[in-house]
Amino acid sequence: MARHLLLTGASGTLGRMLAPRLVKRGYQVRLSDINPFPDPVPEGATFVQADLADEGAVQRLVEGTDAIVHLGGISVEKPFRPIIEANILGLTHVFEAARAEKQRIVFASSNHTIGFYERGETLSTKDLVQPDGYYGLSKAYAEMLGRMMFDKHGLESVHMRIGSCLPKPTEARHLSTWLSHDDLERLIIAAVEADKTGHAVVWGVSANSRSWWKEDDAERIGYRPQDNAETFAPLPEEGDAITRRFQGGSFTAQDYTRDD
Ligand code: NAI
Ligand code: 15L
Repeated sequence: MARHLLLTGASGTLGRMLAPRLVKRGYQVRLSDINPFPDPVPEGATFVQADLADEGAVQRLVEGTDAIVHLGGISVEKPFRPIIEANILGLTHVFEAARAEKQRIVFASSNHTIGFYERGETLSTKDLVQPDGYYGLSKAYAEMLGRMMFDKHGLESVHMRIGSCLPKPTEARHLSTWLSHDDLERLIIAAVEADKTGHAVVWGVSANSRSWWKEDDAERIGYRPQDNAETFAPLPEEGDAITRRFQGGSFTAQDYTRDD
């Protein structure tokens, strides 16, 4: 069982929510982010400020932990330069450091790897990616980097293709994409504790009746979601026609220039 976890992106929305939960689960936690941790650091945790683009700093971060929960990086659509710094270069530093230290990575991938599938299409994680921007493309890179690292070096990684991780769903799309905070915690614990994961891709989604996402490696790693967005139905539709057409929602409509 892993005892000492590195949590990157700790100062972000999900990191701040997860830090006390992981401590409560009995883990020793090393929190890290480029920005200061805005809350009191929970007892049983430490905080190290570091930029993922700094290779040496990432190597030092990973030394002495047992597994890495990697949430750090750009979490929305942006021009390709900042995405490259954090989500390609920084991510590769994390994987290389994990390889050197033989640590499993639990990675926050995203539904924006497949954002350009139409709503209503049911997907397996084996379907081809259809990223809806540079952000989604960077997450697809991470999934492929994980595949290569496992095939070539035996390094294990679990890629959580998170939908919309929120306290509760607020719009119609979330009835399909919602991941509750409790289910994210369950998913991370399953991914950290599974005996073996190999390279796994799991939909980061609750047990939503209207989910578009079915086949994946959830059962293999022991992830069993318990919440269902349907409890909150009905919810209002949001955004323009493009937003409403594709699974990636508003990310697909950003800078969309096709006219057919
Ligand atoms: P967030 O933007 O609140 O947190 C990301 C954190 O990463 C921030 O605290 C930021 O300072 C840090 N960061 C950015 N660049 C960095 C760098 N170069 N070095 C070190 N730290 C850096 O995002 P949120 O919502 O907490 O998401 C966490 C992860 O989960 C992200 O990777 C995001 O892409 C992924 N995700 C989140 C979803 C959600 O519904 N919140 C859905 C799908 C994926
Ligand atoms: C993501 O990947 C984002 O990080 C998050 O902010 C949400 O927009 C989410 O996807 C979503 O698609 O709802």
